[in-house]
Amino acid sequence: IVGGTVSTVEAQPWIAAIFWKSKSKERVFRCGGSLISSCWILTAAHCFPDGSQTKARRFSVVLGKNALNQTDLNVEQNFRVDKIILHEGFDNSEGNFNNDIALVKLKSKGSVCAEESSSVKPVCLPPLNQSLQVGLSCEISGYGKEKHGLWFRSQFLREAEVQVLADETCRRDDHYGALITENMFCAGRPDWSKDACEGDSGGPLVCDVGGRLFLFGVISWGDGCAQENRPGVYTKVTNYNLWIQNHTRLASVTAG
Ligand code: 4AZ
Repeated sequence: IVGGTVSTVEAQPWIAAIFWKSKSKERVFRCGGSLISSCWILTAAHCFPDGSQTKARRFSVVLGKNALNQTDLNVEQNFRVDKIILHEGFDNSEGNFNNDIALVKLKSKGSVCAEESSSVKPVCLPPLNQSLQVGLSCEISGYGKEKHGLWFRSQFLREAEVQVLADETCRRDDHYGALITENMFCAGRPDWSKDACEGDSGGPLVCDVGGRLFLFGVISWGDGCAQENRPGVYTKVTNYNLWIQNHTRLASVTAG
């Protein structure tokens, strides 16, 4: 997160840290994610490049994590991954991560996976077809870089406020042009001072509608970070209500 402030898991209790285990058993941070129910994390499909969807055992998820390189056993909850479901339409052939959405199922310890606490709580999905108002202020959070070009990530969870851009603006030639599909929206600051950055992808963009916070976006991509005319690009979660429902509700009783 560029231009943000240090946050806490109490303020972002749905934040998930997704780790990948290297061949030498080293746990490497891969992506952010959002807890949407006791056993399911919503994240970005591009977090799982070629073939890694079949290797759920190589991934783990930590909830309640304030700092990447510190462990607080009193608040953190660790999970193995049961399965990873990438969106069938995920496509980066145009270099724009279309349908950049994935579900990660946590391995349960009994009947539940995540146990609710002040630092671990699922976020609500927005109602079907709930439109995002242009100019609406939303919050992004993650463990990603504080500046484009740095070689290290943020040590602490950070958050920042960004505003929803009009699709027409983001599709202008001096922005991203035709790279922006109907499955994406852009958000940024009028002065380009705050943005998501490398390491934040998969994580949440939440907006307050009628006094409640909803997960409207999955941090997906952007040209650099906090650059003029290069807002952050987010997966439009409201396009995927049925996909999420089908894969989280039915997936356990059908094949796969
Ligand atoms: C990334 O590489 C990334 N400025 C995520 C978000 C943005 C840029 C890069 C948006 O994960």
